[in-house]
Amino acid sequence: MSRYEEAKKIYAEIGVDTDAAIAALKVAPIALHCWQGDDVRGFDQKVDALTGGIQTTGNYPGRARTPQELMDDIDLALKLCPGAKKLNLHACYAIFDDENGGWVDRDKIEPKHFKKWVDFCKERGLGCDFNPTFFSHPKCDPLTLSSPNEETRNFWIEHGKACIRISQYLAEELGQECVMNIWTGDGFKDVPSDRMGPRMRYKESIDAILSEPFDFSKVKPCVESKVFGIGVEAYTAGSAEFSLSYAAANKDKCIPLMDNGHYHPTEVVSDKIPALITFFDEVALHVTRGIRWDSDHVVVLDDETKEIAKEIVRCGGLDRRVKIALDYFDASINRVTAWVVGLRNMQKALLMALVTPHDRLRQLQDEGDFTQLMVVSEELKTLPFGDVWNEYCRVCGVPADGKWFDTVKAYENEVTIKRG
Ligand code: RNT
Ligand code: ZN
Repeated sequence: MSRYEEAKKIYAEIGVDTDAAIAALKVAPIALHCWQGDDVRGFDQKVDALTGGIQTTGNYPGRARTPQELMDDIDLALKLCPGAKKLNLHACYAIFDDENGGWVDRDKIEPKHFKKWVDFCKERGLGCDFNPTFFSHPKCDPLTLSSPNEETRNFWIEHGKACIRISQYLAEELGQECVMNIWTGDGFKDVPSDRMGPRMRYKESIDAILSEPFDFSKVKPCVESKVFGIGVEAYTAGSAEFSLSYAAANKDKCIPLMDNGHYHPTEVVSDKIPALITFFDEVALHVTRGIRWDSDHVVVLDDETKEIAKEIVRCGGLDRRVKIALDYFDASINRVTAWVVGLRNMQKALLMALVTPHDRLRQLQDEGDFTQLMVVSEELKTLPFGDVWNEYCRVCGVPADGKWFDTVKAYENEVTIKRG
């Protein structure tokens, strides 16, 4: 008997069908964020200083400098990860060339600037999510949608509307919904004297963006909250209460997005998923790993990642009720490896959740048998999960653990290390 067949028997004894788990996970897409590949620089600005309260640290050689390099790197990452994937683009990754008329500013970008990405996705059968880029741009004053300056605000509103049109285009071309996430780094370093004004303006600006026509069954605008960022320690316009209330008040055109790096360190997104699912048909996630702050470290297979995956599965989130995207950027290690480790870990966490006997555990909880619940929960941790994971990789036609890193290393030696 193969190791997988043995593992399958062991899981069957506790009422878990590992074949069904593998089949369910295979078709549930996770969005891979293009911005890990070039340290969130994009292609549309000359100066590449990252603003908006986020930070990449490290200068590992080989970041992608052109659309082609980024596509090549993403391609390798995708090949080494099991399961269904989507691409996740930011507006600053628009591709300008002579054929499409050259550079335009962010308020003027059009679907044609993403045609090459659409071709990339089509060739690989991928859907694509999208994000307006409200940072790293001279028009950040430094506020954007909440700026007191009307001209600034209008510029960014026009950018948001352009992104709605691009999202609609991506959804139509690729035949999959496009999650369009609105996040700004708007906020203050020190205690503000007006907290309400920026939020009122932020609200009106999002209203204006979402007044652009779109089909809500295809385009899923989200609002992402954040507690603080570098340089905006005292106040953010898009706080948790603001963003969640916005989504709740605009359920016909907007959904909430939670990034697990964006809360006070003892708050957990895993617990927030069922809270939101109680009230929302759909929610979106940015899965990341914060160490002490929103540091956007690569996703590892830690307790919270596993707990988030469990809640996604238990809430029936795998069939798109919960939209899963990765969001981290580590510039201190090989960037393709960063993608692969994070994406494989998210897949692992979901597969673990799928081979957990939730009905049995729920029953123990409902019966108040917390003693046995603890025993069963603890013993689940040492079941032969690795064999199920390797079978999942095999079924998906990607390398098992221990068998992919050499490929990235060879690509590094042949390709990325030679980049200036
Ligand atoms: C920043 C937010 C936001 C960005 C991306 C690049 O704290 O998490 O989602 O990371 O849009
Ligand atoms: Zn995020």
